[in-house]
This record gives sequence, structure tokens and C-alpha cells, in this order.
Amino acid sequence: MARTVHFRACPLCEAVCGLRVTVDDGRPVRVDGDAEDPFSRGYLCPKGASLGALHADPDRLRAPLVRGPGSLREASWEEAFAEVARRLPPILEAHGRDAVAVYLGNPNTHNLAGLLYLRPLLQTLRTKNLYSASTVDQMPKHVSSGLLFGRPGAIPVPDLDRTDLLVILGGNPRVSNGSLCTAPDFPGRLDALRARGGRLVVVDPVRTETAAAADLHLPIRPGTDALLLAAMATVLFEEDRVRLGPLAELVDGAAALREALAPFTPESTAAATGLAPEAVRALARDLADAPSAAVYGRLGTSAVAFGTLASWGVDVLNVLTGNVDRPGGAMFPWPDHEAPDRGPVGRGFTLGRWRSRVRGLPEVKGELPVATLADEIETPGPGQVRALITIAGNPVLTTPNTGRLDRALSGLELLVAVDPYVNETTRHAHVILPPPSPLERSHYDAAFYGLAVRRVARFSEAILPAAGPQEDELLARLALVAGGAGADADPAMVEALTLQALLGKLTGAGGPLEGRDPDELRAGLEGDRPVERLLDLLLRTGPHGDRFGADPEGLTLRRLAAHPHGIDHGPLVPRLPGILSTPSGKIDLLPAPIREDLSRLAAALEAPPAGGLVLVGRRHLRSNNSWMHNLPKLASGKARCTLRVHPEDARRLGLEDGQAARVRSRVGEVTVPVEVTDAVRPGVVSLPHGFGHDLPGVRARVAAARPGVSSNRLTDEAALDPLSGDAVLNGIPVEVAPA
Ligand SMILES: Nc1nc2c(c(=O)[nH]1)N[C@H]1C(S)=C(S)[C@@H](COP(=O)(O)OP(=O)(O)OC[C@H]3O[C@@H](n4cnc5c(=O)[nH]c(N)nc54)[C@H](O)[C@@H]3O)O[C@H]1N2
Ligand SMILES: Nc1nc2c(c(=O)[nH]1)N[C@H]1C(S)=C(S)[C@@H](COP(=O)(O)OP(=O)(O)OC[C@H]3O[C@@H](n4cnc5c(=O)[nH]c(N)nc54)[C@H](O)[C@@H]3O)O[C@H]1N2
Ligand code: SF4
Ligand SMILES: [Mo]
Repeated sequence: MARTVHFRACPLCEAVCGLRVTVDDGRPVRVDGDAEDPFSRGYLCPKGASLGALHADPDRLRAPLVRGPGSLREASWEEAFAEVARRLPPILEAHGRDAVAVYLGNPNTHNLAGLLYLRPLLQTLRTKNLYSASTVDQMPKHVSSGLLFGRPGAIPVPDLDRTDLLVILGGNPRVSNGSLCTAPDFPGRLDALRARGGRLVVVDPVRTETAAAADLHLPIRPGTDALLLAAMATVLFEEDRVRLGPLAELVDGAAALREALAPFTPESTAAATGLAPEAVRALARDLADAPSAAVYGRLGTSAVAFGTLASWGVDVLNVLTGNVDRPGGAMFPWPDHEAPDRGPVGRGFTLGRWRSRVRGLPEVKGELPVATLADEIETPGPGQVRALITIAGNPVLTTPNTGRLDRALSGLELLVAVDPYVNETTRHAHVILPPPSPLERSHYDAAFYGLAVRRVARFSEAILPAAGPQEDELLARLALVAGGAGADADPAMVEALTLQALLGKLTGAGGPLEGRDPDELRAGLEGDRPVERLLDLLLRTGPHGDRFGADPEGLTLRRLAAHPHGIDHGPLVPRLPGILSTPSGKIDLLPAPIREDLSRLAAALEAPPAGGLVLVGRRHLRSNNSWMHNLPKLASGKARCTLRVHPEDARRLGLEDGQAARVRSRVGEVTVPVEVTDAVRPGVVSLPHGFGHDLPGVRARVAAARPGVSSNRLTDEAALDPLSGDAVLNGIPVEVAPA
């Protein structure tokens, strides 16, 4: 038996752990943590350990599916692309480019093809109807970074391994393993923080696993973090505790900020947040006094009604306490594939360059809010969405009011899905194009090294030969079909054009490779796939790159690949002011859109929320949004799709542990077993998302056997954070009664 051992990064969540995969005769038989990985040091979770099971899952598609009369049947790759070529161009011709929408799901960010090779397809389609999981997730953070720092991608991360005080709002990294903060073994790193004398404070309506292991837990009322953060800033101003330090020369608008936040005090916000003013003052003082501190917010500060204000408030506190860009504070990562900084002066960030057709919602980062996708499909008129391309997504389970979206999708003229499963969304597809399994593709975490708490990089070779085309080829062929070049056009054309455009920028005036010959550079690129050659170009131009011979010791794809456990360049280093890209060249503390939205926040002070129950979300270590529920080892054990209810509420409503409850919101209703626990705050109930696998046509036998219910049958597509278009997934008013 031929036994081989391979090292690779786990592509399932943002922690990007290094894995050690054992293969026997072409079958992955074991996945362990890679003890030699300098970043993850052997850590892994049950999901990473299941990569072999994912590869082997009989329900995972190995060949395309095409809709015959009624149902989906297996087809050849030629047939599948011919079918797209038969159906897609006529829709574009007859109804224009906005008639074709695109939805990009979360796993795109864990995949080189999704990160580096979507552009050709999107540029060919040039549709205004671009949607992604970002507007059910982190879009508010992009907006706040865009407005504060001029770059939506300039997201400071807590310097976890060096900070003295970490304040987590609305994140549960002991379960999620961290998000917008890449740190394998987040739990171990939190333990280390406390072991070295640091403090951990968690603000969450639920006593989560993370909150339970913190020094202090503040059980805030859902949706009110922006008020809390504003009040903390006011304390810093009032008590003369603002210490900008070296940031002083880089900050604009501190005086105006003080004035704008003055109405928000620990006392004025207490009724809304449910937090004692003294506790809020004490936390603000601790933040000011700590040698270093980082405020960090995640989904509970993002997918909420004041998502952008809360995301902004997090970094406002980091700035006011002098912690931005300081070791132990909130620092900007610097990934190996990122071109050198050109700031601090730049064009800044613009919102709302166009608006959605039906609800007039503003564009953000080239996207529209996914909460309005159903409107755009259902509402007749010029620009109505008639076709949808989904790539690595399952919006029927993951976006608000999915009952409605599910119905809308069944009316589409064409749905093309790039996805390895027939899930709740892709069951509506006319064509499904499955990508290879993670073990069949090479990997580099372009998104997450840009959010990592150390400067690390890893390139993982494919471990097993792919059964079908690589995902970059699928995307290139879709681009060619959409461009009218037909199903047989050569995908190499797409690579040539993509490289030409990028090389043109890099070698052009002011570019990092200014004056070099693009043809010569292209000829020297290494890599087996188009995305690998693209990555080589980025690495060679990045902070450690060889600049095509200018630094003979510098990084190339091949040199990175020679380190199977990865390269660790050390802790984060300061990046200000170069990372800024604002018109003033400074951090704009009070940008106009934020100032305007503060009046909405002030109104929340006047009218504290009514008394009823509100729903928040939660995650489980063995889940991954809506997928991975089809692997027996991950799916087994206690039922996870339960409604957590506080004992007082349970008593009042006549709910008993284990009994079914009917949960109703403005838009829908589900029936789900109750779990009575004092971990949730009174007035708050929690339900995980990503369940509801009992829809007809889904081909996921293990998941369908324990389907659970979809929490997004309850979330409301009308409720958005207005600046970012992010859906409100936490703080949903619901009524609960025994079923
Ligand atoms: N109520 C509520 N709703 C939520 C959330 C919440 O907290 N509460 N969280 C939100 C968040 S943060 C997110 S990110 C979204 C996620 O929302 P989505 O991205 O829509 O959903 P996922 O479950 O991540 O969908 C992943 C799909 O990608 C496929 N896939 C996996 N690997 C690959 C691959 O390599 N290539 C391709 N092409 N496909 C692949 C899977 O089969 C699956 O169908 O859900 C959001 N929805
Ligand atoms: N095991 C597992 N890991 C995952 C995922 C998964 O599905 N399963 N999904 C991945 C993805 S796509 C993402 S984006 C990340 C998300 O990573 P996290 O944000 O760390 O994970 P969540 O569990 O959604 O944590 C959100 C927390 O916010 C709290 N909350 C709700 N409303 C409020 C509020 O108004 N204020 C405050 N302060 N808190 C509130 C909730 O109780 C919850 O504890 O996780 C990633 N990792
Ligand atoms: S924590 Fe995330 S990256 Fe690490 S093994 Fe688990 S799923 Fe993979
Ligand atoms: Mo997410």
C-alpha cells in the first residue's frame, strides 16, 4: 500500500490551520493538525479533521448536472457548458446585462479561484445585480474601514498575541474560530492572553463559550452596541482620557466627533443597552489605562440594525486610545501577496454609485444587498433579474426571508450554480458545475493572510488528482460563454487577458514594477494553473517578493511551496500612514455618512425597544454555515438546531425544555425544539442558521435526515443597516409559543 503524507492549509474557516493529511492508495485516510506549522502549531477542529470525509462524501458531485424534463441528471462537461451557452446569451441579448444576477457565497473567500479569478466573469457580465454573502456578514466593516481609512479592505485586527486587554463584541471565537481575525487556535490564544496577565471582556447577549471563559461578560441587549461604543467614547472625551499618541498627526475630526457623540453617555444609553452606567465607565477607563488594548467586533456588531456605526465605533475606540497600528492594539496585517502601499493620500471610498432598481438601495463595493435579490427577481420591468449564477453559496438558507427567495428562484429562466452539492438553492438550478474537492486543488489563503495576526504565508499543493476541471477553469469558461465566445472557446484566452491587465498596472507609471517589460515578466511566471501564475506575480510584487530578480533572495511561488509548513515572517508591523488612502491623507474620524447616521442612533435613545422577545443567531463548532451537515461524524450527536430560551421567559410562555415551540416573526414561522438555559439573556432567544435541509430535491442524505429549521425563515428582508446594506440577522422581533 502506498502511504504518503501531505501538508496543507484547511480551507474551511478563517483560522486556516495547517493540516497533515495521510493518503493510502489515493484515499485520504487521516487528517491531523500539522505540529510543525509555525502559525497553528498542531491545532485543528472537527471540521478540519473531516476533509477526508468531505472528499469521500457520496453526495458530493463529481460530474455536472443538467436539468432534463423536470429533474437534474448527470451530464458531461461539454453538455453542461453547451447548455449554459444555449440559455445564457439569449437572455443577455434580449434583456440586457442586469437581467443576469450573480451571488457569491462564503467559500469563494477560501479558494484561490474565487479570490483571483472571478473578475473576468464579473467584468464580462458587468451586471448591477451582483450580490454576495458579504451583505449578510461583514459589509459594515468594509464601509467603516473605507470611510475611516480610505480602503474598505484595510481592516485592523486585534494583535491577539501581544495585547493586554481584549474587548470582544458580538463574536464567539471559541466556536467560530475567529473571523476578520485569522488566528488558528483562537481558544488557546485567548487562554494565553489571560495566562500572561491580560484581560478578556466579552459583550454579548448570550453567555457564550467565549464569554464564559472571560474575565468579564456584559450581557448587552441585541442591536445596541453602537450606543455602548459611542458612550464609551464620550467617557474618554469627558474624562480627558483620549490619548492619540503618534496617531495625533494622522487624525482628522476629533473635536467634531466629541461633539457628535456628546448625547451618548453611559447614563443616556443604559435603558437601551441594559448595561449599568458604572460598568460602561469602568470599561472605558480600563481601555484607556491598559498598556495596550484592542476592541474587536464581529457578527453581533455587523449583522445588526446599526452595523456600520458599531463597526466604526470599534475602531474609533481603538484610535482614541492610541491603539491603532500599535503592537498589542489593533494592527493592519500585511500579506505577502499585497502590493506596496501608495498612501496616505488617495481617492477615498464612495458609497452608492448606483442604486437597486426596486428598493433604491445603495451600491457598496460594487454590490447590492442580497436582502433585495428576491425583489429584483419578482418585480417585472426593464432590468428584472431573469437568470442567476451562484458560486459557492446557498442563499436559500443563508439570507433573510428565505421562504420568499426560495419561491422567487423557482421562477427564474436560468440558474447556473458552481457548487459541489445539490443544496436548497442549487436544487433550482438548470446547470450545476461542481468544483474539485479541497484535496484536489492547490491553495493559498489570499483573503485570510490579509486578516492574520501574524505575517504568515503557506502554499499548499493539490494532494489528489482532480476528477474534473479546476474551479478557475470553470469560471473562465463561464466568462467566455457569457461573453458570447461559446462553450468551446479556449480558457487560456481568459488568463492572457487577465495577466495583461494586471501586468499593465504593475509595470505602468507609479506601479511597483514600473518600467519592466510585461512580456518578459509573464514568460517567467511559475505555477501549474492560471491562478497559481497570478499568485506568483502577486507574491513576487509583494512585501517579501523577489521583484523578478531585483531581490534574488525574495519570495516566489516556488520558494513558498518549498516550505510545506508555511513561512512565518513574525508579528505584525506598523503600516501607517502608507496604508491610508483618504483624500486628506488622514484617518477621517467623523465621515459625513457616519455623521448623518448618528441621528438615527440618537432616535434609538429616545425610543428604547419594546418589551417582546428578540432572536439572535449562534454557531456550533461542527457546523459551517449551511454546509458540512452532510458528514455523519459532524452531524451526529445532540440535536443542534434548538431555540435557546431563558428560564424566566420559558416559564412565562409555558415552554418546556425539549418541547416544540412555534416561533413567528413578521415574515415567517418555524417549529423547533426548545432548550431552556440561562446562558441567553432574558428577552433574547437564539437559533442557529444554516439548517432546514428538508426541502424537496436536496441531495444531502445525512443532512436531510436531521434537517432542523431555517432561522432565515424568520429574518426580515426589510430590515437593513442603511449604510452597508447588510441584513439584520440579530435582534429580530419574534413571538414564541408552545407548538
Ligand atoms: N440568520 C443568520 N444567517 C446567516 C448568518 C447568521 O449568523 N445568521 N451568517 C451569515 C454569514 S456570516 C455568512 S458568511 C453566510 C454564508 O452564506 P452562503 O455563502 O450563502 O452559504 P454557505 O453555507 O457558506 O454556502 C456554501 C456553499 O458553497 C459550497 N462550496 C463549498 N466549497 C466550495 C468550493 O470550493 N467551490 C464552490 N464553488 N462551492 C463550494 C457548499 O456546497 C455550499 O453550497 O451566511 C449568513 N447567514
Ligand atoms: N463552527 C463554525 N465556525 C464558523 C462558522 C460556522 O458556521 N460554524 N461560520 C464562519 C463565518 S462565515 C463567520 S462570518 C464567523 C462568525 O464568527 P463570530 O462572529 O465569532 O460567530 P457568531 O457565533 O456568529 O458570533 C456572534 C455573536 O454575537 C452575539 N450577538 C448577537 N447579537 C448581538 C448584538 O446585538 N450585540 C452583541 N454584542 N452580540 C450579539 C451572538 O450571541 C453570538 O455569540 O464564523 C465562522 N466560523
Ligand atoms: S479551526 Fe477552521 S481552519 Fe482550523 S481545522 Fe477547524 S475548520 Fe479548519
Ligand atoms: Mo461569514
